[in-house]
Amino acid sequence: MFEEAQYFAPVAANEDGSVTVELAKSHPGFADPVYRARRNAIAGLAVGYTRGEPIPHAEYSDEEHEVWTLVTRELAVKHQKYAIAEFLDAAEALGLPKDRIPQLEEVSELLKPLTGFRYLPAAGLVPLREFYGVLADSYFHSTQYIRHHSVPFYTPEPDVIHEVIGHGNTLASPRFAALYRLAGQAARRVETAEALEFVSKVFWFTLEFGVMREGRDLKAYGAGILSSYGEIEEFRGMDIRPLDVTVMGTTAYDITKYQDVLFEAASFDHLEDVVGQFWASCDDEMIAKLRTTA
Ligand code: TIH
Ligand code: FE2
Repeated sequence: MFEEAQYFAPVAANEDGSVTVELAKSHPGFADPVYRARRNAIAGLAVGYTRGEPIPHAEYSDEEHEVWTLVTRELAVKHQKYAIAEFLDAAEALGLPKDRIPQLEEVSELLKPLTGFRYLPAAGLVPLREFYGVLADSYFHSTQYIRHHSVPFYTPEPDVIHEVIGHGNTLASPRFAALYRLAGQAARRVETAEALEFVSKVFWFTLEFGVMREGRDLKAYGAGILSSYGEIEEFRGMDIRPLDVTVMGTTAYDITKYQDVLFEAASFDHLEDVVGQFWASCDDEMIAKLRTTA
């Protein structure tokens, strides 16, 4: 996403082949040399990667595994309360480890018999066209670092918790996997930057931050809500709007805060009918028209 793209910490290549991740002053890990060294080492794993190779193994510290364990424990309770049934069933089928960070290669193996989705390692920002495009081929780009231990309940930076607990569990559902692939096909079909941004915003307000009616309750299915045990407590109080592709594709958002505008699908069928159909059929011309009616 454009805004998400801007948020990614820049990764600089050094002459000796190592890489340096430039954390902002406001980042909770900015003044923590141990964390910064971890971020550099982990980003380095993805930099030399070529597709087809096994994903480089990230050796995590005890402290990093503890962050995973804590967040997994907090989220398990909240998912039971706030996640849609499709997500809970998929998470059960995937069976992620609870007390250690899994390797991306390992999560790919778990996904293989369920939906065939596989991870690709990302050091930082992946260009939009590439990030979304490869979804069509059942690939998902993922960071490997974990959020700083001082702020476990939320991070504006996509980390391995978000990528695996948020996206991995949804990618274990054949229905969700089909929607991700359609988003990828749409990203490849459109040509203009405006149309690609529109497609990516629809993704943001659905697969990242979507909410859905389940009986009398409002539940979450977006990976960004489902990976934050801070944000997941707040979504029901936000400005909840009806699912509308034109509005989603043209609404601005701020990645650094809890999302205060959310779009509600009436059911999974409704999400597939409105958003799946849109991604399956959109092109530059259609999106240009929608943008003028917004
Ligand atoms: N805010 C999410 C979390 O704390 O898990 C991570 C992100 C979702 C979308 C962009 S960043
Ligand atoms: Fe995400």
